[in-house]
Amino acid sequence: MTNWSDVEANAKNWMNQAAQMIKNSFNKTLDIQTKSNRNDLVTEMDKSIEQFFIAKIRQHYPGHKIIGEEGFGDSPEILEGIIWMIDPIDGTMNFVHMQRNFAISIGIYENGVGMIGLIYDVVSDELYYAVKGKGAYMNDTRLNQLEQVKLSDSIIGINATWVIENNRIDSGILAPLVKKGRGTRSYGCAALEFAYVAAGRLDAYISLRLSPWDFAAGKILVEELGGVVTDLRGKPLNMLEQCSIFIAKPGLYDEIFENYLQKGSW
Ligand code: 2AM
Ligand code: CA
Repeated sequence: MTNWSDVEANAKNWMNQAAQMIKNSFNKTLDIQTKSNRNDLVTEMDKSIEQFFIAKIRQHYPGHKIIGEEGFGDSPEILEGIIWMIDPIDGTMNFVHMQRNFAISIGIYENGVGMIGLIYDVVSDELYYAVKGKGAYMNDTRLNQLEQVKLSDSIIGINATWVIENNRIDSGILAPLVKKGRGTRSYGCAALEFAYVAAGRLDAYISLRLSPWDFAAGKILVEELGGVVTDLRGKPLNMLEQCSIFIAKPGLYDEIFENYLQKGSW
């Protein structure tokens, strides 16, 4: 039997240690490299933070598996057993350019079911976390269940790139949605955008492409508070593949899906 309280305490403790390591790196000159394209950045901190978590998990929980953005973990092909999904620095571009608006994101799944989600906003020292069935918190403050809101009163998290790109691919489904809402915000860090939906600061969030380590923790947080998490076609997320993402407060989810997203050929 897994002692989930022990897992939660260790994960929080390691998060705090990793956050301190990242803060200390602000005084150093970082080696910045590119991955898939010139805007896809990685630093030695992304790699060393992932390796830090992997070493701790292997030492304490040798039977658990790990999926990490930087590729130092395992490559499980099925969602069996306990899997830690880790993004050591989500929002690497923000980390490099702004030294803010980035987070450490960890989602812990058992046989595909989200058990513990943790998102640490390193610069603000805000830890958002949820334990399945036991509520969600920002530091010591319990987060409220999400309430209904109309699209015309909503703030939607979305990156402008997707609105423009979508105009080309799908003859403008996202532009009218953006116009109907009260406003949009782009934080450049998917994990934080999930955390903001959980905290009620954003009412919905849309992305056309994210990876499991980007959304693993956020999905647990948002669902624990009654939010709806699917891809843009309204299908459950595949926790082993890249997906599009649509999350929203209950009610608002249906309003956006039925009037806008359903028309797309995502
Ligand atoms: P990253 O910083 O870890 O790469 C930026 O809008 C957000 O989307 C970040 O959370 C970024 O994560 C994430 N992201 C991941 N894969 C992406 C992709 N292929 N295209 C755009 N954004 C991506
Ligand atoms: Ca990421």
